Amino acid sequence: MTTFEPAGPNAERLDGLFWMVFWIATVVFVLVIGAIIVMLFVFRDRGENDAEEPKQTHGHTRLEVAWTVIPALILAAISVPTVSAVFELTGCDADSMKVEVIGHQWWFEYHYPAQGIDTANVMVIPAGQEICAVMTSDDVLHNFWIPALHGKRYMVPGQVTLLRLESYEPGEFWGQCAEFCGLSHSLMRARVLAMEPSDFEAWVADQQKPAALPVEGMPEYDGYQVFTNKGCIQCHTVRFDDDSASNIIQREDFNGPDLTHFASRSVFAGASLPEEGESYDAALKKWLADPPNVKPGSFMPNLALTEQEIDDLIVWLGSNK
Ligand code: HEC
Ligand SMILES: [Cu+2]
Repeated sequence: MTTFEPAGPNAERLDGLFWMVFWIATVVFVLVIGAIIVMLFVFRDRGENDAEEPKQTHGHTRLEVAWTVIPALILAAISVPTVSAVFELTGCDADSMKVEVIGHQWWFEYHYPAQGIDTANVMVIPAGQEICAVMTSDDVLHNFWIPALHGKRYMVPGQVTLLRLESYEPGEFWGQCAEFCGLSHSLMRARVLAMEPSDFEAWVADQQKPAALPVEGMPEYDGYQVFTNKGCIQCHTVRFDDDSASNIIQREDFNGPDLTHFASRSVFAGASLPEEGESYDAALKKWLADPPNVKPGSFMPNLALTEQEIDDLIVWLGSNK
């Protein structure tokens, strides 16, 4: 993750401000340090023979006015593009697409109000279009940060903050919660997937579909049984094509990611898994076996699943594309 590779207009604007200030500061640095070095040399102590004191400039009004006014002018000049960028990058355009982003310890939830989609960890957006992240937090302070797309912004419980995001091109961008929010803060990551608008439409249509309810005899059936019998539905929502089996979680205290399209996401557990070099299934196995061991403090408890139950769950979860 770096702020020096902006992939959209908002991040580019911030990057431009950084370089402007950097070069102005560099010029000031070179002039000031250069002047000090010149003076050290010119006014150095040459020994007793020319011990005459150099001309003193203390109380030189014109000089003092100059070195007060020049920095003030530089700061005033820098403030013009800076303040205007702050105003332009705050808030969203009225016609931008809204995605509600909710911070949880320790994962990000994404809700698309116009499309009726609920997902987690991977925020999918159409490229070349302004997206308005309408953000809040479910528990403590979090901070949503996708360096390639924009700066950081707080997620505050009970308040709404806005962050405009736009990517020029399709691509994948990493993010991170940027406010210390408890034990697994460092594992609270995010990923933004920008797609061609037509691919995005296809993704939306897919996400809107419910999950197939497994029936006896199907390979997913055993895993689905584990899901319903082991208390997973206390915390996880799955929308099935048979409404009577769907569970819509309304609890505020213990909700987990929506699993209806779990397998359509390349990463899970706050985008912290799979780790680099680790296979997806191995990571999922590790996660289901003992979540707090993978993510300290995780609100998904160790449910003491057997090896068989975990394997069955992986088959069922894998069918929720
Ligand atoms: C007490 C609530 C709770 C229960 C019960 C629970 N989970 Fe979770 N689950 C969570 C939370 C919270 C997370 C997110 C944890 C994180 O990323 O820090 C999570 C994450 C997951 C994920 C990763 C999802 C993603 O997209 O990141 C899977 C898969 C999962 N749970 C499956 C299960 C299964 C299967 C069961 C039952 C055997 C279960 N959970 C029981 C709360 C729960
Ligand atoms: Cu956080």
